[in-house]
Amino acid sequence: MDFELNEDQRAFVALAGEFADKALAPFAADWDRDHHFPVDTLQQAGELGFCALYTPEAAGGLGLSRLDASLIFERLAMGCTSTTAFLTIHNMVTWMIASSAGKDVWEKWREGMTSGRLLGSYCLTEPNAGSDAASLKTRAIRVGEDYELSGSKMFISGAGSTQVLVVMARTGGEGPDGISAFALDAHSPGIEYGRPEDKMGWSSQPTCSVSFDGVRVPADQLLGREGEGFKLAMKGLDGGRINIASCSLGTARQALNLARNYLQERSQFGRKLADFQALQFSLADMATELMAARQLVRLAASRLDAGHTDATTYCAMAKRFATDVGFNVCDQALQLYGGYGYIREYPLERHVRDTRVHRILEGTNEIMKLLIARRLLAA
Ligand code: FAD
Ligand code: 2MC
Repeated sequence: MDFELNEDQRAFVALAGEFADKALAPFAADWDRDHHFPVDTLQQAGELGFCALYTPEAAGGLGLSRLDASLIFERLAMGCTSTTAFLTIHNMVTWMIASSAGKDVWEKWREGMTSGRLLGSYCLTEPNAGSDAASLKTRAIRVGEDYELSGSKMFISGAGSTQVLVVMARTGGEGPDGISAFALDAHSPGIEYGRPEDKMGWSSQPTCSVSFDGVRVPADQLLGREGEGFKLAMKGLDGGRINIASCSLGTARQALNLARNYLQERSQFGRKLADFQALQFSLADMATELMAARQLVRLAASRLDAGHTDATTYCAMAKRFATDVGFNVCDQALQLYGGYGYIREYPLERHVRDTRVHRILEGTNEIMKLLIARRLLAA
């Protein structure tokens, strides 16, 4: 497949590059250190359309393809991995509501979510339902014109600082078919947030547990129909997995650039580090693996755009491969920096911490292998 960027894509990527270099990169280390969630910056990203990249134009988004969005997220992540990763989750949530809510419900949030004034969280994981998401226990019971929502969610990105939640809850029996999805106001009575988790990385965004105690949700805020929530959640994650993979690509590209420059500047044993062939080979492997990962992510994004029957499998392959490669490239770049790589004054240790979690969330890489193997064995 030909992945030469067309003129529009080059323009989007240039815009994302300018934003990453001016609005993200100079502040990323401070946000990481201070655990600061830069909502103003997210809103600036919204002014450029980055909060609703693949939400259809008719629904107020930019209507770009998943491939276009991947190119943009990759470039943004070169500026700040954690903030871009949150932006990808907001994009997923915005797309889910825009594509599955009734017109009146979407209208309520449309301007706010597409502009980034209102931010969204995706609530699937529970304390006892992580990889086995279909075993979730949060319940929604129909009471007159409302549903009443009770239960708890775990590890919710942005929670406590976002205004809109998409919550997967059980309206029927056990298993995936008993699950429905709802969009709700994040500050509805009966919702409580835990204290932000003390994380290894992704420090420019909060991650919290959320509890629901008899939360009233108007029935028209059901997304799709009862029982369709699990499929909607998984459809959202097909794109989400490409997006997270793209964040790994961008971060690794940044780490590779830094390592290449460093080898040309630093001398030991009377020679530039770049003169040692072992280190040249290390750079060569990093660049080769990163290129392979990028091609797989772009292939998966194109398959998703085309509605290919195996798009989910391609997304799983891309997520597994690019997040493993991305982390390894960052770790190798840190190694090439020697002791300086381990010091917070330089960004390599942050890149390692931030990309580590990409192998866990939006479906662990073991779950990605499960998905790929299931497809192979069903063939
Ligand atoms: P488990 O499911 O308990 O897995 C533990 C280990 O067992 C893993 O290595 C896993 O791969 C392995 N394992 C489990 N089942 C199998 C199997 N069948 N075969 C082989 N290996 C298996 N969730 C949300 O819903 N929304 C969010 O916004 C969100 N943000 C997050 C942000 C952060 C920083 C983190 C850390 C997590 C976030 N999550 C979010 C949750 C994340 O998706 C889960 O942590 C992840 O899906 C794994 O679930 P778990 O932690 O319960 O691990
Ligand atoms: N698109 C559309 N439908 C899908 C789908 C997809 N991508 N994936 C599954 N489905 C359908 C599937 O076809 C089936 O429908 P039917 O019964 O009509 O055939 C139904 O959904 C149930 O699917 P499975 O039978 O595959 O369900 P199972 O429970 O066996 O496994 C599994 C699903 C393990 C793949 C899923 O639970 C999973 O992805 N787990 C990982 C959880 C996860 O990714 N969490 C991420 C949380 S978000 C996050 O971390 C953030 C940072 C935002």
